Amino acid sequence: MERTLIILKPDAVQRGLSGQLIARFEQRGLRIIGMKFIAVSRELAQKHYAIHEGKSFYEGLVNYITSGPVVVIALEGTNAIQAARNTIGATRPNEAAPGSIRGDFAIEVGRNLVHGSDSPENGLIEIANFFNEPELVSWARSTDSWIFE
Ligand code: DAT
Ligand code: MG
Repeated sequence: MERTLIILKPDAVQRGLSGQLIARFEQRGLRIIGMKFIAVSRELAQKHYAIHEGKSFYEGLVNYITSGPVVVIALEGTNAIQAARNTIGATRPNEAAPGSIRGDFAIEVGRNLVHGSDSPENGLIEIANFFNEPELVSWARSTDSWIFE
């Protein structure tokens, strides 16, 4: 089982897409183990995007993720990282495949709606950045055996 951190960024919330986007991850078969509606502090944004510090788009990225409320979701599943990233689509929405979230709902890299972790290690680190242990729920879904072999 892998874990991934999903963030429905401020544009997703402002555009009223949260429900539809959560549904895409649910229907993919990923199990929600944590979810909350928060305003991301500058400090947390800088920690989350530390790997991009120094890049030309870093300042804009921090401004974007702190510009309004977001929905953060911790997901668990077999191959959760790759499955979620494919559901999200390519970083540049103009290159994202139709059927993916970015391919269906976005057009610019600076308004690409969703974050998803890029490796199993980063999934665990990013979830720990956004969630306290008591906010994560270990549970068995009644449909698990029909989704995970
Ligand atoms: P992803 O969000 O697909 O994992 P990433 O981790 O490479 O992409 O970059 C994080 C975010 O930074 C991305 O969602 C949008 C922004 N970004 C990345 N490359 C960019 C670029 N060349 N110009 C502007 N924004 C960029
Ligand atoms: Mg990334």
